[in-house]
Amino acid sequence: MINVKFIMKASMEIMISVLLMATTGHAIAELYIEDGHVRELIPGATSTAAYMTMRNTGSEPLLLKTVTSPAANRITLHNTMNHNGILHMMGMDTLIIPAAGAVILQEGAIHMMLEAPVQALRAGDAVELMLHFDNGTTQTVSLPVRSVLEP
Ligand SMILES: [Cu+2]
Repeated sequence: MINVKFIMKASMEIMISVLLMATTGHAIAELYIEDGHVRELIPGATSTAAYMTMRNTGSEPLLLKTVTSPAANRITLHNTMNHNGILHMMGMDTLIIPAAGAVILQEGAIHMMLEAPVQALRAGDAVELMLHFDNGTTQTVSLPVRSVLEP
């Protein structure tokens, strides 16, 4: 398992609150992405998915609101539902990563859908995802594209 610590970018408003938090001694919630990867785009397909374990080592839940990327025109948070044996993907408004907890994004469950990719997304490529949280912070993560043949 790979633990990668990501740089936190903050808006001016959040920068101020972070500074206030720092002066009052509160820890900033931390996000670790484990085993993150993007599934290779199958030729002819118009979308693919990103999978990862999102671990929150902070003391506050993290609410992921939107995901953007230079590699795809639209990224949606999806959950997979089973209705009478038929799998449906449903959009999610928010993904909550609980304090001192983790959410696993995997095939057949919660995942990020990369729609209308602007590049081929071949195995070995890297895809940058900007994770926008409702507290105003954005964390950028670079995920490798993995072949569909890999487990
Ligand atoms: Cu989906």
